[in-house]
Amino acid sequence: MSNADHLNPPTSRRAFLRRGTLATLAIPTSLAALNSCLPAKPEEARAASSAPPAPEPHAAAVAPPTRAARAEEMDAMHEAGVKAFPAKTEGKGNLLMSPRLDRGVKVYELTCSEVQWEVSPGKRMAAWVYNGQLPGPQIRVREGDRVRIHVKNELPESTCVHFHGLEVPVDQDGVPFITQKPIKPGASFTYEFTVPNAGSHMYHSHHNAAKQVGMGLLGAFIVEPKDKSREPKVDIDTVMILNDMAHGYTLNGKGFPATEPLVAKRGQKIRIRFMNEGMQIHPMHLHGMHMTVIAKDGWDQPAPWKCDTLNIAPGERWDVLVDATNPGTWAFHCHILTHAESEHGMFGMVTALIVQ
Ligand SMILES: [Cu+2]
Repeated sequence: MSNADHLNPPTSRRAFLRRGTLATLAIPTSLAALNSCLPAKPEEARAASSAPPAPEPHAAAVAPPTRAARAEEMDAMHEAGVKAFPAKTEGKGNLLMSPRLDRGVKVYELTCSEVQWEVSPGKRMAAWVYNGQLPGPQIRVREGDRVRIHVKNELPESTCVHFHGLEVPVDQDGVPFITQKPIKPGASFTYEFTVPNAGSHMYHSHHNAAKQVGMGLLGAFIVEPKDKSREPKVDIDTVMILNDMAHGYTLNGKGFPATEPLVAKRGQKIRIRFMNEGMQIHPMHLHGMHMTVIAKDGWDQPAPWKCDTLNIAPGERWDVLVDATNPGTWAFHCHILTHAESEHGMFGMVTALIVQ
């Protein structure tokens, strides 16, 4: 069985939508009113437009389903989505990249190319990526390291790589026509600098960026401090990159139910590095346990502070600690609810913290 089957429970979306149209006309319940308020996804719009025109309520050949039957259909779709989680999909991003060492310089190779990326089960979309991954491979270095990054452009557009948050010399900042010429299709460019400030940073395209970052040219650039004594001791150190453009609402390049859960043993301490590569704010909300915010944009907070919902704005990075004290499977999602749930079930920016 393919994972796509989870999205096709016995009651199809199309059948549900058709009946939903009838129900909207025949029985103006609160659910029907809610359905009509929700923005239609393109596929839903297509389904709705290809459906035959709804007959007058009194002329309906088939009686509309009862309220209970409609609730059953809706619940079945929600249940199927949750049961599919964590759904296997092809491709995984943010894999730690090992550098090649050249006389003390850490050398990384980044190739920009187009791939088909499976965002959620069965949903394959064109993506522009670094080294075939979305997010791109994780670069993890130490403050003071010398790094060299070879970028090869196999895309049909020029591109550039910006090291977001890193206070590099200006000619390494990766902004076309301000600091360098764009890297043309088929061309290469080499960046080299001594890694300045520690913290959770990013690298991404800075050329036609609304499209290129939206399509997936992004990744985490994590700099460990030279003085490790001020780093919190954690059992799990994880990155959560938010995006909201070409591939819909995603966490690390995947939409629910293909998002990866965070799994911890009871008592473990988790560090989550949120990074927003999208164009909207995403208030990430953890159920069951609080988050302790320790850093913004790589800079330590004056004092750690606690919350359960944290706004992550475009370009921001927030580092938080979570003590996995409360056993169970806990929903962990963006709290702009249209980024996380529809009448068809949860999607997009939803994952879970599983405390064993
Ligand atoms: Cu959101």
